[in-house]
Amino acid sequence: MPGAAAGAVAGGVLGVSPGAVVRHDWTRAEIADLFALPFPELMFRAQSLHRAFFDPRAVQISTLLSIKTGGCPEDCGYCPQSAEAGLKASRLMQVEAVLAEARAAKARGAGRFCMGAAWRSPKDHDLETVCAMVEGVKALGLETCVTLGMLRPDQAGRLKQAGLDYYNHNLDTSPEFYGQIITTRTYQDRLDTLAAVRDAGINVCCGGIVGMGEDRDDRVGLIHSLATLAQHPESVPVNLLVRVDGTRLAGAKDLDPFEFVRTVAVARITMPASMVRLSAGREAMGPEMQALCFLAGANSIFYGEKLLTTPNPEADKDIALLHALGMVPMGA
Ligand code: SAM
Ligand code: DTB
Ligand code: SF4
Repeated sequence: MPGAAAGAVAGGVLGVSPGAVVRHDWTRAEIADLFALPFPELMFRAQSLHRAFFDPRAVQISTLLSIKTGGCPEDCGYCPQSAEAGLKASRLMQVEAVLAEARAAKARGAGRFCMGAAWRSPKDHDLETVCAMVEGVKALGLETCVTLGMLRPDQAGRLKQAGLDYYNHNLDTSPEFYGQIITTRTYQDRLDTLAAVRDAGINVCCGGIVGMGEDRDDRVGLIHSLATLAQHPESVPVNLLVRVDGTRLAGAKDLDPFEFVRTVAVARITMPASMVRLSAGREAMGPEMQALCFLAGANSIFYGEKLLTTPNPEADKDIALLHALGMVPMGA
């Protein structure tokens, strides 16, 4: 059993400074040991740390919008927006149309507005349009997040200048399994983009996808890559693969639901000060499973009936779930 993780629990309970227990030197063996804990022990540790760092009732709420859909030249095996998958490609949305969606999201109670584009990397003139979107969304009083593919350091700097709060760029899986899912960009390309975002002073949103046919060691490897970054991502999305017809992973096998909950709990324990987002895949989960994920330390969700191209639970249904659990939107 990893002694440091046990110490971290005691640290929270005994009121020792939370900063003292954020570690960046996790070994794969320690992370594998966490995954292998008896479920009640794993949940207890995740809960204890969650409570040391966060109000366990509060859930951060983000709404997603696809500002440029489909036709992407990358070959990510899970993604309906890869040109391979054949979804109809759209052009970049107009700034005003994006702001109308952002106003609607704010009216429904979202705290953050995340804009996604199906690009390998942004062209400089498109980046200027995205910067105008960021400025407009921020002026509405919403936090801003974008995910645009790979960035050069100067592009990250331009987004920071526009006031961007978060950049989402996922590692997706372990370095070993990665090549089976994506061949058009490398793991190192992703780490380079994350470094550019971090160096520009933008908050990092970085996580992965489970349920792609990887084994537990790959889930260990994904968490290890995230939890050993010099600074943990402020936000860690844990996506459950949404199987979409036309993608290479459309026929992926079901993941054991407890294994998904374990992944959330291990993310919470290894990155205790980060927001852990229960991201894609909630449409396929019942309320009990989502409640288990909250108990495992998830404290953020995507809110609104659509993710980028696939369905997400209706907003009313999410409000009813939070209400039933006595949970509240963060900041409310
Ligand atoms: N093109 C940009 C990029 O890949 O960096 C931004 C958009 S991309 C759709 C954002 C993330 O969504 C991916 O990194 C992946 O983790 C997640 N994603 C895409 N398709 C998914 C699916 N079918 N199920 C779960 N997560 C998915
Ligand atoms: C993330 O980790 N998950 C979100 C967000 N970042 C951009 C995207 C999920 C996409 C699910 C498939 C779709 O709707 O196209
Ligand atoms: Fe393109 Fe991003 Fe989808 Fe990969 S995940 S195919 S880069 S939109």
